[in-house]
Amino acid sequence: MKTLNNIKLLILLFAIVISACQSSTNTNQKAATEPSVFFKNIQNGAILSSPFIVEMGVDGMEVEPSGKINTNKGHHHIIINKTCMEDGEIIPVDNQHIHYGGGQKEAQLDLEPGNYSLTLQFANGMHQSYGEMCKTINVTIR
Ligand SMILES: [Cu+2]
Repeated sequence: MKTLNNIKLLILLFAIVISACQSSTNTNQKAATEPSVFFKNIQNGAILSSPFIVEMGVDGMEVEPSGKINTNKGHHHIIINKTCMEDGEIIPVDNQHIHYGGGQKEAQLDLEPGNYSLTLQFANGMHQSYGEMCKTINVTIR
C-alpha cells in the first residue's frame, strides 16, 4: 500500500513539473512576439481587379492619427513597388508612398493592370518607419 502511494505521489510530481515547463514555454513565446502588420484580406499572389479594398491589420501596436509620437502607436502606409523602410527613416509623400494619417484601417487602391508589390509599413506619428513592422506581398491587377 505504501508503495502504491509513493507511485501516486511520483506521478503527481511529474505532472506538476510538466505543466510548469509548458507554462514557462508559453510565456517565452509570448515575450518573443514582435509587433507586426499584415494584409487582412489579400494573400500574396492574389489576382485582383481594380479598384480594390485593402484591409490593413496590426498586432502589438495601436492605430492612431498622425501628428504626435506616442509609444506603441502609429499609422499605416502602403508602399507600391518599393520595399520596407529602415527603422526611423521618414516615409516620403509621393505616388509610391501613401500615408493613412487619419488612422485608417482600410484603403481603396486604383491601379492599372500589371504586376505590383504592395508593402504595408507601420510608422509613428511623425511618419518615422517602425522598420520591421512591415509586410510585402505581390499582386496582379487584371
Ligand atoms: Cu505617415
